[in-house]
Amino acid sequence: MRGALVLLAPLVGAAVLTSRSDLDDCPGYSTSNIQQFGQRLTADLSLAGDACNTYGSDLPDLKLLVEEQSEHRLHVLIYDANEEVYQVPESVILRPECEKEPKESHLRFDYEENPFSFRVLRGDEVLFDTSGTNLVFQSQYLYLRTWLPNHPNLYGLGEHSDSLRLPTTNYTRTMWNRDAYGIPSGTNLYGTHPIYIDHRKNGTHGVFFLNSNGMDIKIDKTEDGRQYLDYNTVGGVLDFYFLAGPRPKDVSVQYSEVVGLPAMQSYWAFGYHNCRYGYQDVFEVAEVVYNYSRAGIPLETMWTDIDYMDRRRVFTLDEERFPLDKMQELVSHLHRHDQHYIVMVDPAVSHSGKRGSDRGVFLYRDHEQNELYQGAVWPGATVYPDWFNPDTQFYWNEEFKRFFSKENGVDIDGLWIDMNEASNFCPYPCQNPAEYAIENILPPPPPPIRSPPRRLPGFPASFQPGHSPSPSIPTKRDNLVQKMGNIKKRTSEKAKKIGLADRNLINPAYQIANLAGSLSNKTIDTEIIHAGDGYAEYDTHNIYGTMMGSASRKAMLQRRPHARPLVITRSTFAGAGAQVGHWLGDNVSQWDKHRVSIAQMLAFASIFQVPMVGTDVCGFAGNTTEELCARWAMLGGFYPFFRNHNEFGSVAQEFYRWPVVAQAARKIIDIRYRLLDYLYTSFHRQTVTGTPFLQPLFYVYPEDEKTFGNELQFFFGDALLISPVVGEGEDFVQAYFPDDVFYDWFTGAVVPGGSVTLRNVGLTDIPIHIRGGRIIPLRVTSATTTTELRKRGFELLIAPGADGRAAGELYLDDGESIEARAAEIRFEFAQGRLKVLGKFGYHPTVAVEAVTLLGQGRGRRHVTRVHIELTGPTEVKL
Ligand SMILES: *[C@@H]1O[C@H](CO)[C@@H](O)[C@H](O)[C@H]1NC(C)=O
Ligand SMILES: *[C@@H]1O[C@H](CO)[C@@H](O)[C@H](O)[C@H]1NC(C)=O
Ligand SMILES: *[C@@H]1O[C@H](CO)[C@@H](O)[C@H](O)[C@H]1NC(C)=O
Ligand SMILES: *[C@@H]1O[C@H](CO)[C@@H](O)[C@H](O)[C@H]1NC(C)=O
Ligand SMILES: *[C@@H]1O[C@H](CO)[C@@H](O)[C@H](O)[C@H]1NC(C)=O
Ligand SMILES: CC(=O)N[C@H]1CO[C@H](CO)[C@@H](O)[C@@H]1O
Repeated sequence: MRGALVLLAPLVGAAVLTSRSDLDDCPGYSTSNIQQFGQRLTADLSLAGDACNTYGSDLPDLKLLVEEQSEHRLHVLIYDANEEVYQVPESVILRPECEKEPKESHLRFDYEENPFSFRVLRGDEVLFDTSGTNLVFQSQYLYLRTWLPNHPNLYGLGEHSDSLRLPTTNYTRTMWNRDAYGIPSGTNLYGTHPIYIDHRKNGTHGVFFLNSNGMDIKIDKTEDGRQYLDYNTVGGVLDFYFLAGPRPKDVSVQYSEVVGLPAMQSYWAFGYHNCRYGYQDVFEVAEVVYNYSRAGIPLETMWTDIDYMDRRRVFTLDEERFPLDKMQELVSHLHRHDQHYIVMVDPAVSHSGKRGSDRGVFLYRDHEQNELYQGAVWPGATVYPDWFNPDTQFYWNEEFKRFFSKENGVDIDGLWIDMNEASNFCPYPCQNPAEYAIENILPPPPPPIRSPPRRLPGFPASFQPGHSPSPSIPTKRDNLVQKMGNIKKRTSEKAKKIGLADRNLINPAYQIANLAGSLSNKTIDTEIIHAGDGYAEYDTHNIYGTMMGSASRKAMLQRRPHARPLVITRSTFAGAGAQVGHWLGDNVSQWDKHRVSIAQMLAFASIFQVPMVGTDVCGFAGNTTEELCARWAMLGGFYPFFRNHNEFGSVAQEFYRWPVVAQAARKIIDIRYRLLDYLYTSFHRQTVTGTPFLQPLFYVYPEDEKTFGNELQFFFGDALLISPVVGEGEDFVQAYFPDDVFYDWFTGAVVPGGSVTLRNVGLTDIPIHIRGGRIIPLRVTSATTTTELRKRGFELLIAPGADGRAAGELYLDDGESIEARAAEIRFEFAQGRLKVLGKFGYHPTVAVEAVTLLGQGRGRRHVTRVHIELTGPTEVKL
């Protein structure tokens, strides 16, 4: 905040107040007691006139804290002087430290004292500017507006299914996690990520609003044409992190320094996954595994939705359709074939089938009366774990240890968590969840068990026709050892930053544009008070799913302490990527969903730091078609998380169901697997540096205006440009190639820059181009599992840039350990010589067997057989 005490020059239009009707009378705050020590400025803010009490009562006394936390991060916090107002707990987002001796900041904080307003600048450029509007800080409403340049390029503010570059007029982004079936555009979806990137031709910056309350962020123009973005939130404090850029990828890296680096995944997690809702029994699941192998389509991981549960109750098995012995045989079969297995777990626990209530780990409607809060989800009336209760982790660990036991349970390799917004089917006010469930949810009796099952060569005898089913081991158990919960009663002596008393926690006066209606509709009642410090669900709703994610990751870790847990979740909050991956929810088998998945994936991977992301390939709800499923298979090959998943009742869409789709799948899995180490290396780099491995075009070419609105092509790693066909009946792509060297993946031919129509793209094709200047490590051939793949030798694909040079990286480790010995190898090519440099802490069993050089002068492709051990530095003449 150098120059912080400089008063602002009057700003153009500063006096123009726009028609915010009821807010216009709000007096704003005046500044006093300004103190500055080094990188830190503090001040008192006092209400500068009569309270306007628009949506609650104005807080008279606030405090301002400004910190230059590093040369590229400025923190601005405006909070209540008494520190009673809720702030996002440190257990969910650990606040970043200030650097001890930061270099001179690229960002500057200027403010006006009376009424208080502020600006954030980079050089002379104003990045954020609240002047001319008074901030409002009320018990149930906060308001802050920033002016923006006209036609801003804004990205982020998830989760949504709108364009990657956000609309700039009449646009509201509501943040209130919601079970958003069909992912409709223009509405609040499953997660909350209040960060935006503002990309300008001469620089990019980011603004992260650390607030978990329900909010509307509005982007629009005033009547006199001034562009703005404003925050309207029903609680919390004004907590902003300004990220200086100046390039888009710098903003992503700087954001990772605030919310945490994403979790590294196991090598196998990047293999192909198959799932569907509605497999009727374990035999059908086994038959799908068998049908994939017969079709020659590599299936790395098989999944099961809630079908495996006894009456859809978590931590139980349907003893008739998914008996434990058969489940164990299925899992052993998969494991013997180097394949993996994953099932779904929901947070809501059947009220009548629950364990854990003795320990008080569920949410209470009334702690004193010992009355549990109940909603209605898949199993009927349900209770919900309270992640704030310190005993809940113990309960969750015990359930996982028991039910997912290697010896006596279902030995899953990864986890899928759903319904954690949290979803409650019973609308507010949910008076009688049990009755609601009986009338609306409970499934019709399941279809009879198929008998006899088909012959499945390779499966155990018990899976074959004629085998009489053995009695299954009961999976229910009596209550666990009781451990009395230490629920801290809400005392009058409240801890700080927990939430103001006397608020309307059900219907705040300011109503956000939640598509589900009121805050508590279709979710947990927002007036529920959590155990522990006593946070209200009103304030913490948006972090429920992320807290479940982190508890589930811990529970998986205590089963397999050394393996990286794969946890795929539906609901996320800022920073969730450090614990979990995300699938993009219940989409629809429609072309626009196929198309928007690219923008959604890019937002999560590049901006929100949740790089393990993908949508349901071929679409979840509705019926897919052969054409859509083939195109989606080709695109899905470039999702970090590649899973086909389908709704109950929709036409079957496993990749082997149509010859063309099977062919598309075999081809794209072959390409993906040959590239798997390149994917693994690029992904790993993001987990240690924050540099996004999937990138929109403007991340790579930030000065090229033609890239700013491009959301249909993307970079997979920094070397591959992917240009999928996105329209029904189309066999072409209107692609754009920035001014650089690009080679066709399939032919090696150089493509010209500019707008190009790529033609004759068949159903089993997808245009892939290699950016000049890069070296891509490949496996010489693909394999049916990733375990087998790791035994294949390497090939280096060298794509020289305009200067004839190229470079690339290869990260290698054992593929699954948390503390893994690793090799970080760098390849450099110039003037016919290839150098291999780096750290060689892990020795692969295979060597580089071939080098392929792309380039105009020597024919399109030149393949050299080589033998380069990747165990130490070396240099080779090609
Ligand atoms: C960026 O460009 C704007 C005009 O487009 C100009 O006003 C501003 O000073 C420039 N900022 C920098 C840092 O060059
Ligand atoms: C703004 O959007 C709302 C909701 O989508 C719509 O009803 C309204 O007509 C739009 N207003 C303008 C001026 O476009
Ligand atoms: C497996 O393939 C067989 C033969 O094509 C088919 O009859 C059967 O329906 C398939 N089953 C499943 C579950 O995919
Ligand atoms: C809850 O949602 C349903 C639609 O799903 C709607 O009909 C109802 O009005 C909503 N109720 C409230 C209180 O918002
Ligand atoms: C999907 O196809 C099935 C079987 O043909 C049919 O019963 C169902 O109504 C279709 N669903 C939709 C949404 O068209
Ligand atoms: C973006 C989009 O097309 N969303 C649609 C998703 O599906 C729901 C219902 O299935 C529609 O209402 C949305 O418009």
